[in-house]
Amino acid sequence: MFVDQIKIQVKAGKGGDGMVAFRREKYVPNGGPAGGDGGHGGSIILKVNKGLRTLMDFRYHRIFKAKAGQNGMIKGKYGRAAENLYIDVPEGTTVTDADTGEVLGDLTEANQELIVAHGGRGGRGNIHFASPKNPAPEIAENGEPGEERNLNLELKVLADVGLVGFPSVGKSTLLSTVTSAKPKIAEYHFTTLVPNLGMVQLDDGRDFVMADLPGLIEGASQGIGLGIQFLRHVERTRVILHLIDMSGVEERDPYEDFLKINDELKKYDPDLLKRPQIIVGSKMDMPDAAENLAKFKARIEQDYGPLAQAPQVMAISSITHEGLQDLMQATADLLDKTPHFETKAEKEMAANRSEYRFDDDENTPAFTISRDPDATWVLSGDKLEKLFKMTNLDHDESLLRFTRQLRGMGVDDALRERGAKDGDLVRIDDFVFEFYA
Ligand SMILES: Nc1nc2c(ncn2[C@@H]2O[C@H](COP(=O)(O)OP(=O)(O)OP(=O)(O)O)[C@@H](O)[C@H]2O)c(=O)[nH]1
Ligand SMILES: [Mg+2]
Repeated sequence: MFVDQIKIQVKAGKGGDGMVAFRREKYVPNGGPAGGDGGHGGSIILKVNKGLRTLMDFRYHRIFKAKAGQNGMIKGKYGRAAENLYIDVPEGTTVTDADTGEVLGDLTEANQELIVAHGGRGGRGNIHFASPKNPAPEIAENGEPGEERNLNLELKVLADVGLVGFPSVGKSTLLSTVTSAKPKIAEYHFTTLVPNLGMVQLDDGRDFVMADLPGLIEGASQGIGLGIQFLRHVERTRVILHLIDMSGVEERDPYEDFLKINDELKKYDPDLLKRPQIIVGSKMDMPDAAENLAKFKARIEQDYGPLAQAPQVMAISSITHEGLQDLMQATADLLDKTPHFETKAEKEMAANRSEYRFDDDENTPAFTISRDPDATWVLSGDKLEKLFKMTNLDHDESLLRFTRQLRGMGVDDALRERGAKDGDLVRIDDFVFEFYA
């Protein structure tokens, strides 16, 4: 089964902890701070690998963790930065944050990279905290936690040309005739469950990628049949070949088919109808086909007016190969003058300019205050918790620095405003201390 949508979890590496250490030199009783900084944690980066065609590899491997940076060392030595973790994805992968729905990026070019989780900064060692007033500080930071995210990866087939139409109109048969692709072909509806790709090569040297898409029926844009799943694939094609069965064997009216399919395309995204379309009458080898085609063309002329504005109608038989050469030439001509279209994801990205931001300073409150049932004050919030995780609790002085930072953020004032008194218990995560302001 073709996997084209998958959820993965990524966790970047924590920064290495900064160190508290002092120089020890003969005859120098207090040699000054010498604790080095921690190294940077590894980031997680998605990278396009042209050799991949599906998201299949992710089926059994969905959790990715980058390594932590090395801790700082004595004699002022820095910890080593951890290596970034690269995850290969196929070309055409769209990445969204599974929790917020935000589109993080569209990976469409060879070797393109997207950082999806930043590694934590290394904590500073006590070298950095020395001052004339405090020449021997017992202060060091722990490394910053690595970013964690749940991601949705979605792969849309990258084809220049999409074959669209009701089930069994001969889409897969056409693909198998003009390319070396070997899609499944059968009389029953919905034979094709996932798109197949093939390369069309013309004698004049031009080529393009064609996809047969699963059959579409009325209501597809609301999820009937293979629904939305199928329509997603149409998005990236630049030219649509709209196949219509002219044999009349299924006793549907070809013109009604034409209107219904276009209506579904429009309901999914009105812009899909702006995409150049060639109407392709199929199965022209069948007895009633010529007559049905003539009727169809008459309806088109009636609705669209004289020739110039009307969509192009061509006719083929994949069995006798009638019209195939002409159709492929016309398709290549149309591609030559058709630009790249923006997908829904790209439009969304342009709309909210959702460049991936690491520190969301403006939007996240620095902290929030709540109370446990036993009346303990609880401080939470991403920013505050990060600061806490970066505090080295083994040294009183580091802890003192943390309390100063809290005061600076306005935590003391906010607590007092809410009614906290000296001696009340305050909790951050599982660390409890007494409130003295
Ligand atoms: N006579 C005739 N039969 C054809 C032609 N093209 C396809 N068929 C037959 O039509 C049936 C359906 O063909 P497919 O190519 O599987 O149709 P499809 O549009 O891919 O169908 P789904 O994948 O179910 O949407 C098969 O039995 C084919 O042999 C043609 O040009 N002439
Ligand atoms: Mg098919």
